[in-house]
Amino acid sequence: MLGFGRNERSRETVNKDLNLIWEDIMFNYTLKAMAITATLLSTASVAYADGHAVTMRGASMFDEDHAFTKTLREFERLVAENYDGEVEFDLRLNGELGVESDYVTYLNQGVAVDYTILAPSNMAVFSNSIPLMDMPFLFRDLDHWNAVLASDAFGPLEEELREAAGIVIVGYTGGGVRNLVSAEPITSMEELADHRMRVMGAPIQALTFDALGAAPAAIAYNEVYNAIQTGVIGGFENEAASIQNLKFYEVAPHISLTQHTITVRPIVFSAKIFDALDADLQAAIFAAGAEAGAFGRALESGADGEILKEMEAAGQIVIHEFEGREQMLELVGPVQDAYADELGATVMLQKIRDM
Ligand code: MAV
Repeated sequence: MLGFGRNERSRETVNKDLNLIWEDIMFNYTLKAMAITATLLSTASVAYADGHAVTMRGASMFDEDHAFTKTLREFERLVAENYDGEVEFDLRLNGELGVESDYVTYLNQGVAVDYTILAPSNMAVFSNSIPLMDMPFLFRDLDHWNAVLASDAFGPLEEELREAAGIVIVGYTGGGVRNLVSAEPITSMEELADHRMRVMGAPIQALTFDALGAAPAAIAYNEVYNAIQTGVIGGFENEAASIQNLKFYEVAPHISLTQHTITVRPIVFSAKIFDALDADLQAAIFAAGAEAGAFGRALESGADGEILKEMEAAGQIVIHEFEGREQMLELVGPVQDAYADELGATVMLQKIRDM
């Protein structure tokens, strides 16, 4: 794990740190890829189209109660309903097959996991442009988020992802609001200064929180709980559904309402598997992805505030207002502009902002 440091560091130093984070991520991916080969090839996912039932394997980091799992169940139900042939699903829950950063590799290689839901930032290892979809402060509010998702604004990113990662986006869920989650209260820009926090492994995530004065580091999701418990970091940022499902409140009970991200979570398929399916099943998957995505978005965005209240009422979290959100917006604007410029996505970003 790399990346902590003072926010006054020069851009050059930050870039060096990010390169190190990047190397760290790549190294971990290589190790994981080797582990997959060793342990999963014998149980590789199955997608026969030879007259037998097609069986596809999915993965969720959560149990049946989480919006992602419910969305995947709805997706499965709709695929079966839309398809004339026989199709079966084997959805592994509770992180049995790892976390999203593992699933990305599996999908790319066409082993172990055929379909799942992923944070765009967890796909950065294959495509530096895909994390634009979930960079902090991209959306003004839920209406804006809805308008962008109803448009074709992300079309070019989808194409690039298929090309670069071998991952097909078949729908969009999400709708959770990400806030700071920490062991101690973080209620102002002063308290955020030098706050050691975990971010997802996309450079734009680290650059954003660095610009806000925090000390971000990319850490795998399944290491966050322990890292907070042992004091390696002071917290992270996440949405209500996942804080509740994985009981992060046990180690980080303070939620600061920075509301910096409304999540976009593609429902994804391994292209290697998808391309081998018959055309009717592919069509059924696209139709199911669109409908299950709408189901999941309504579910998670509708429940987000309620879940926070539930956790508060149960004495699991303390909710804090955050002073300084306006300042945050000013600080991240130039970071977003520079990122879009680097990707050649300035027009796309402007189109999204103008919606
Ligand atoms: C939440 O559990 C989800 O948004 C999930 O898609 C992310 O991968 C995760 O947070 C995370 O922060 O890595």
